[in-house]
Amino acid sequence: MARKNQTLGEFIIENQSEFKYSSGELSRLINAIRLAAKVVNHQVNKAGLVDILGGVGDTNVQGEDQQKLDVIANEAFINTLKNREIVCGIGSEENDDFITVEGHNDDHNNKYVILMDPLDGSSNIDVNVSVGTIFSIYRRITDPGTPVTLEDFLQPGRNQVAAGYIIYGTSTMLVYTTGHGVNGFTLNPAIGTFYLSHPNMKFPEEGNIYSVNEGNYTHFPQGVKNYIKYCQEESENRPYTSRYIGSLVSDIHRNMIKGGIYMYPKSSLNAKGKLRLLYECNPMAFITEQAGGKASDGYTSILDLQPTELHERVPFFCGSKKMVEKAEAFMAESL
Ligand code: AHM
Ligand code: MG
Repeated sequence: MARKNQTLGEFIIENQSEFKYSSGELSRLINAIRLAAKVVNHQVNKAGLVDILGGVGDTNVQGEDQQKLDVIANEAFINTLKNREIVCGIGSEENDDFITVEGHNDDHNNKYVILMDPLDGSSNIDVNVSVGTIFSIYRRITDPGTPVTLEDFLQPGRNQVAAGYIIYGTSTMLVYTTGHGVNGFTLNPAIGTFYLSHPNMKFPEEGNIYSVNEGNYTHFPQGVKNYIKYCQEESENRPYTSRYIGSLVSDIHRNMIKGGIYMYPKSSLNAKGKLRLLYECNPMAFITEQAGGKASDGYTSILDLQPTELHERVPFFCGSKKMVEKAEAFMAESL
């Protein structure tokens, strides 16, 4: 049972039995993510001090080269996960190929693969705007005892056993699901503890916010253009409000709380959109469905798509159920 003010550590232990396979490994994995999140949070909070502490290409006082924050975040997550020997493989936006984790005695017996975007929306860092980490977890499908394969990563989003995001915002939050609803935990930075602050998060069924990069309007398919015009019309509860941070985690987090739709359609500039299916769209779609919302590529549920490549892109429509259905209706009309 979720109780407000419960710490994330307590919550993980008390809800362990909800996991389909409750060997404790998934709990340890969430714990590892919690730890890496705190490391990255600390680094993100220091980002504004870059002129004082040194920037990319500079050398710090220990004689080490300063790295970009997305590289630091990637290393923080990879090292934390590798050291704990819970996953057999890691796929990251920052790495062309997946990483094989041999595990204890090199026996390849760890059960889970994780896919992640360690620091999404990183162009926002220089201007002090919220960024996020996104993660997606599957059980491997090939036999344990053998090295992980690409097949283990290319599973439809429906197979996810857990997914979540960390938002480094005005406060830092970790929001995740293991398929039993969505819960959000806020970090108390003074003591480094996440507390349950948003139990059982739900997308309002209908909302009045639309989030899309309208600078690309002329390049969008006709159905998307028509839906955007619909959002702007004076009728019933419209025009809707336009809000676009350009940071996927932040835009969806806000829309989940307030009600809204996020769109990154394909365009004549990006034939498959921009966002990555495996570590951006699938985890956000799993969270969204668990929160009563809907996520699609305009026609098909994101979670039903069969991935073919580690870094493949897909158009993305995600948010309040009725809004996504309306957008889909506009897309279908102009096929
Ligand atoms: P990134 O993985 O390179 O950070 O790109 C993903 C980000 C999303 O967070 C955001 O929604 C989108 O790109 C913004 O793209 P654009 O600037 O084209 O609107
Ligand atoms: Mg990204």
